[in-house]
Order: sequence, then C-alpha cells, then structure tokens
Amino acid sequence: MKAARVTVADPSLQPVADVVAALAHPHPPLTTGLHLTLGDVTRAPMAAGVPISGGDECFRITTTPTATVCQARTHQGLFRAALHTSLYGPPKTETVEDGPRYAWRGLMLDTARHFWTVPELRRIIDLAAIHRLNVLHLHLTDNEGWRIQIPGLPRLTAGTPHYSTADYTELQRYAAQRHVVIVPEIDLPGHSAAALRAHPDLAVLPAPTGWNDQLPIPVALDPRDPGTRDFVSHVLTELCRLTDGPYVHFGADEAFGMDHTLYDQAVTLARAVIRAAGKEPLGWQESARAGLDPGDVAQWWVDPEMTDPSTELTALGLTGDLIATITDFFAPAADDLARIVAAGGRVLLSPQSHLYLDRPYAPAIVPEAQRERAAGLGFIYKPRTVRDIAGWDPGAYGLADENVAGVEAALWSETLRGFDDLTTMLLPRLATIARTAWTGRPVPWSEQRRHLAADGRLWEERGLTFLRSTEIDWT
Ligand code: TNX
Repeated sequence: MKAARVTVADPSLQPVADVVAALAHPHPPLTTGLHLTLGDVTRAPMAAGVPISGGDECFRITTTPTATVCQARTHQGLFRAALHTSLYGPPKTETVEDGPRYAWRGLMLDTARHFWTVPELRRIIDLAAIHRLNVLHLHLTDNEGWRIQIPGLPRLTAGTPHYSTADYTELQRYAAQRHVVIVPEIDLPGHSAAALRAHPDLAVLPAPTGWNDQLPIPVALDPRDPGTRDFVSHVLTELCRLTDGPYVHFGADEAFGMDHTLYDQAVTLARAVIRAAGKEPLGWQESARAGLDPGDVAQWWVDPEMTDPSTELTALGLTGDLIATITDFFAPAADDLARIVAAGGRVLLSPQSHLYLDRPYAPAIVPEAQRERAAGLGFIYKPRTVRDIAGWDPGAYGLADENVAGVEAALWSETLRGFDDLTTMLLPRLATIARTAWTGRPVPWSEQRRHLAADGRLWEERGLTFLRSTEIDWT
C-alpha cells in the first residue's frame, strides 16, 4: 500500500515526515496529503505528570480542500498529529486542537520471563507509537533471567538470550524516532536469582520463615555486604550510562519477608547510585516505604483488590506461615498511595486490577479458537472484559495533578509462549488504556467500540494477532 504524501514547511521536519510515512506504510492512505508546519497552537492543554519525551505534544489539525495541515510547537506534536491523521483519517471538523491529559503514557514489558527479540520489540514500539504511548518500560532482570549486557560483568548474560549494549542503543534510537522513551528496569534487591546464579559470591538474605518450594525462592541481595554493594553500584551506573532517557527503574517490588532497615538501605543505595549517574530513580510502590523526596516517582500496582490475597493463596494450596508472610507483605500496600502523596511524590498509575495485561480475559468474551492464547495468569487476578478495562478511570483516586506521574500498562510474561500470545494479551486492551491516558477519562463504550473496530483493521494490516473479543463488531 502506498502511504499519503507528507510535505513539510521546512527541511528540519523531513525526519518527522519520513517516520510517519514509514509507520503508515502498511495501511491504505486516508488523506489526499499531509502538510507539517511548526507554529503556535492557541489552546495548550497542559498534560499532568512527568514530561518524559520532549514535553509539548499538543497540535492543531486544519483540513483544507487540498491537504490536511498539522501544526505544533514541537516535532513530537507534529508526529502525533500526522501519524494519527494518517492512520485514522482527518478529523470530522475543519479545525481540531488536541493534546494528552497525561504526560507519561507507558507500557511495561517483561523480557526476563520471556525474551522478546529486537525485531519483536521494534514491532511493539511501532504499536506503542500508533496508540500515542511514549514510554516503553523494559523489565530486564528477574529470577528467571538477566537480559541486558553490563560492561565488565560478562557472566550475567553468558549463554542466555539478551540485549547487547549495541542492541539496546539501537533500540533506543529506533524508539526515539517514534517519540518513545525506553525506561530500563533492573529489579533489586528481590527478584535477584539470575544475578546470584551468575555471581554466586553475592551476599543474599535467608528466605523468610515458612517459605517452601510452593513458590520460587525469594532471593534478596544483602545491602550490608561491600562486594554486593559494589555489584549494585556497578550495574546501575553502567545502565545509566547506556540509557538516553531521564529515568532508570530499580524495581524494589516484592522483597518478601525482608527486614525494613535492610530494605531501606537497599533502596537508598539504588537511588543514590542512579542520581550520581545523572538519572532519575524510579521504583515500584514498595519503594515509597523507604521514604521519597518530593517529585520522586513510585509505580503503584497493588490496588485494593489485591491487598488481602489470603483466600486466593489458600485456594492455591499454600499453607500457614507462607500465607502469613505474603499477606503481611501485601497489607502495607493499602497505605502506599497515601504514603506517596504525603511525601509529595508522584504516582505512576499501574493498578493491577485494570492495567495488568497478563490478567485473563473474562471467558465469556473469548472466542473458542482463542481460549488457549487468552488464558493469561489466573493466580489472584480476577478476569475482566475489555469493556471493564475501557471503563477504568485514572481520575478516580482523588490524586492532585502534582501527585501523578502518568499511566502505564504492564505485561508480565510468565505464561506467554511467543509473540502471538503477547499481542493477544495486549490487544485490544492496550488501545483502550492508551486512549484513556490520552483523554484522561474513560471514553463512552459505544464510542470506544467504534474506535476498537478501526484499531482492529490496523492490527490486521500489520499482521498482529489480537483477541477478537465478542464485545466488539470487528467487521
Ligand atoms: C508480581 S507486579 C510481580 C511480578 C510478577 C507478577 C505476576 C510486580 C511489581 N511484581 O514479578 O510477574 O506479580 O506474577
């Protein structure tokens, strides 16, 4: 298919036009022509949250008889306007001004439990851009694997699929052209079994009382040990050096049974190293229990649905002390949101009830032929329909704009066998979340269904497998 012609008012805009044309390439042209020009946009909706990919994303689109004119103050604004118009057609009114409600609109992918190749990640970056997301958060290490080359520590990645520093650099470049920022995550001090396998000399804490082989052993690095501190400093410093974006994620989730003082020490160390290397540190919500400075970001995932998992854990056949350890761990999560706000921190909204895309789809909406792919992770998570996810309201938590970093969907990979499983879990849900993050509120379902049908045509044209939910008329 030949894309619509994109012309530019000055040569500096040619790279924007080229990337838009490349992204639109598999799709039939919906405009006679697009013209890109820098300029002021009168209405400038201020996006709440942390500006991550170059700030101003607002634009104006004006339709004339010969072309659709996109105007914005930045390349990013032009990219948003031109790509959206190429993919979905010009707006129905003569002039439209638009911009995002949330500045950080992300997707987290788990590359540790299942390794996604560089070409697969490129397709995901394209998909993110199409849905106006601007962050790809890569969960790069976990118990099951270490996926990023760290100069000076070759054992971490020896003999396992991983991203070389050259892969990572190239991926950031590819993403940046599409106005997507990579936020890398090294998960510490828990979730560290892969580090320990490569470096058995690292000091780790004993497993909590009652832990047994019903769940993976929760390896936590001991922040008191000088060699282990050196390891953490080295890894995070090198990662910061490789990273173009402003944020580096240090994990800090699920340090089950870890003593509070030691947990504080581990988080304090990670933050200090990342800051010293010139980046902003960011952790999962648990990290807020080690204190936060005003403006610090914490990623909130344990929403009220999950704060007492004892019934589900019992149903799984877990017993006594183990249930107590896990339940004790989740109990303080109920106060984390208030804790982040009280410290003047900023919440990156990833509530598992709606934004975790490894959650199973409600069986009633899954066509028979897709049952297996759509199974997801049944553990603790209650299944939901696409309509439920589309109804999620980021404004429902009573947070002031200064306490919001943005919105991020997350996909863990424990149950995924390949790329078709990945996209089946993402789509269509990711598109509804991305729309909510852009507009700031749930789009009415009748409207959302129409948008999803249009999205479905794009996914088909790009050869992406998606859940053909029975809630939507895909024809
Ligand atoms: C909890 S969510 C985790 C992940 C798992 C996920 C699903 C979070 C910050 N940590 O390590 O993949 O549950 O099992």
